[in-house]
Amino acid sequence: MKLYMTEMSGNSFKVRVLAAMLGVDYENIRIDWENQAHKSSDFLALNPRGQVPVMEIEGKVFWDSTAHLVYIARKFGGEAWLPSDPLQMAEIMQWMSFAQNEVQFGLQWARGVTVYNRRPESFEGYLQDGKLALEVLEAQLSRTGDWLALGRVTLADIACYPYVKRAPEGDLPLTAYREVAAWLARCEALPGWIAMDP
Ligand SMILES: N[C@@H](CCC(=O)N[C@@H](CS)C(=O)NCC(=O)O)C(=O)O
Repeated sequence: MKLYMTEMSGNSFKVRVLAAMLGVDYENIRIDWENQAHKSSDFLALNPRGQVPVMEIEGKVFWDSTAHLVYIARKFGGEAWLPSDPLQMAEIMQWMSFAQNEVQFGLQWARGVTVYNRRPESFEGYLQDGKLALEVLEAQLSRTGDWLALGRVTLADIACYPYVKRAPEGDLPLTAYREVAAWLARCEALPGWIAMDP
């Protein structure tokens, strides 16, 4: 298994941390992000979106961290991270979808403006969606306690973690979101957790 990634990529981090917690072996291929390797024709042949992470698994190529998390969880995690029960799976997929919507297009992209000056003209919209993401998470954790779904740690938590953690870099401080801050700390205390690069 090969993972095309960069250390700075929060979406790559999701895959790296799940693999670390499950003790899964794979080859890390760091792409030359600074020189735009993710926009090269070779890389676009792997991922037409021009984004990391990308994985090569059993001779097939997959882009989008959701695909990678699903594969690793089901292949190496048994029923723990993404159970096969339809209702339970639906509950987790709801949060994985949230990670790919409000979390990405709010929190991640607000940070994209402050850190990379990417699409600054849309900053206000990203902030609004990012704030919505934090409010939804705060309300959910107030109801459910420690974790987002199923009363235990699952892919739902891993998928949401990186860009919630980095929200303050996108001008979305976490001070008003006490449940969210406590949940981040709970994730970081999981056995086998690895630190996300700053
Ligand atoms: N939904 C995708 C998002 C991937 C993504 O946004 N990757 C960022 C790094 S974390 C990237 O490569 N950005 C470069 C770009 O969009 O041009 C996933 O979860 O893999």
